[in-house]
Amino acid sequence: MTKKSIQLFTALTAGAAFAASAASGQIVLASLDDVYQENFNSWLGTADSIPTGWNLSAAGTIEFRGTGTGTGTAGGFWAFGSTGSWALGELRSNATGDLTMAVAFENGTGETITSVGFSWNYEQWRYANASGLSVAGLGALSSADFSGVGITASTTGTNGTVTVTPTSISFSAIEIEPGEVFGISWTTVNAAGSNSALAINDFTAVIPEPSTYAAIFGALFLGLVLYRRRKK
Ligand SMILES: [Ca+2]
Repeated sequence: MTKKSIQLFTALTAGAAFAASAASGQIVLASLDDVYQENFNSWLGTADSIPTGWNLSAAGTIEFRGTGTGTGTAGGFWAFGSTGSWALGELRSNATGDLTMAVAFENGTGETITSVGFSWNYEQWRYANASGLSVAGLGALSSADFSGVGITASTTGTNGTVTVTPTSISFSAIEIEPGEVFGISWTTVNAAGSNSALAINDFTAVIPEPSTYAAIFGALFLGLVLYRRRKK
């Protein structure tokens, strides 16, 4: 790690210094056009099975509850789903306090990253109340606006049966310098009484090649010129 990235990573983790957490390093994106995918199928609801680059923390007591389908009421981190097909899940309780799931990347491309896109599925495995997850950027994306991609539990969900909500967000005209750390965090939003159980699944991060954007904008520009010529 460069000195700069160490400073950023320190800044990134300093906020959680007094919370209980379990982390598994960070993901180094090696080249532009890199695609990172995590399906959480190896996550088993244990501290040892957290995927590389992911960090789980609790404002109160951190708990790992293993695997389940959302019928259990114990607070903590869960692998929701069925054998071989799991999701990174949480169920907030008064003992755990707010729970945070985060993923951290390091720009290892040697170039400035100017655009990045993320997508994931929310999964609701248990409905209890209108609790949810809020989303924030980390490190170089800490000032980015993730406010539109949180989730509030839906009353249409059934306990033990998954409801899937695909979500995506992308940023352009950003500057993430070589060695800088950036990422996303999802933190529980509490509501009175027992909370709903939500999970993240099928997460993807994409760094589009800047030239790809140039080609797209070039085509749009050409189309506009042709349209204007036709109008004359
Ligand atoms: Ca999965």
